[in-house]
Amino acid sequence: MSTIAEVKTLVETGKSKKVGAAVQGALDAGLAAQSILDGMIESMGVVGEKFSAGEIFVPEMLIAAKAMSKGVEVLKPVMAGDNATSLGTCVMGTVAGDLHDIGKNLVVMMLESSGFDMVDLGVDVPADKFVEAVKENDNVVLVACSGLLTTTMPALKEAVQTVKAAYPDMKVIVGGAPVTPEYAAEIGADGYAPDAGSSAAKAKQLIGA
Ligand code: B1M
Repeated sequence: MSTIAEVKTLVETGKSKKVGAAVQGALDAGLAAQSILDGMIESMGVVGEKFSAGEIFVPEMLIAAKAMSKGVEVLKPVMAGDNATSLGTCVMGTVAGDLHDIGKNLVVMMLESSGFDMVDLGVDVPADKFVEAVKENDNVVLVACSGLLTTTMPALKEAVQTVKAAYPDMKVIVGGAPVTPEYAAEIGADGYAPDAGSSAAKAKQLIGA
């Protein structure tokens, strides 16, 4: 049996070998998967604050991220839906120059569980790769781009505009911590979502599902 506080401490201190068991313990104790996830997201906020304050450095951020990913692995089957019908394919990636993938992975998980067939291009994805992926995969109905740094917001713009130039009717959704609905509209995206949970509803709305 574990508590969310224990899970959070393990994520914050980067104890990746112990997080999975603690998350399972929290689930076994009857805690909701979404609450455990929210706790881990909060922990990454704490890690970010410590980084900003110069108390920790990039390696500590990285091991905290690894720990969170281990926790998410345990939550994934619990949070995944069982959609029998496909809504079509969604191509998703974190834009060029950006290596952050936890938020993107959560969005992939939520879109998958709401019925999209996901093509995950990973991180540091150049604009052209999104276009290639639309060309190479069947029935692509949506392109989803994450930008998690203020410095990669221009890359987000390039990704949206490159996709729109090649496929004017393709729906594109964007998100990530520095992105606002206003910025999304300014760069020509069709939709924006502030978090993984709302990304699924927005994505479905965009394709008219
Ligand atoms: Co970096 N990093 N990082 N980092 N990192 C941040 C983002 C930062 C805020 C930390 C800080 O200074 N307080 C800061 C950015 C500041 C800014 O942009 N102005 C920062 C920095 C500066 C950097 C480096 C430049 C540090 C350096 O090298 N000096 C460097 C850049 C590397 C690069 O990308 N080129 C860097 C590196 C890294 C690591 C590689 C070490 C690691 C990432 C590992 C990984 O992802 N596998 C890392 C981490 C872990 C963080 C923090 C601590 C945590 C990020 C995270 O996973 N958050 C972060 C601090 C913070 O977030 N407060 C920080 C949890 C995640 C669930 O949230 O990613 O926002 P998020 O995703 C959310 C929403 O944004 C939304 O839904 C998600 C879930 O609800 N969302 C979407 C995301 N994509 C979406 C798409 C949608 C819709 C919603 O539609 C398509």
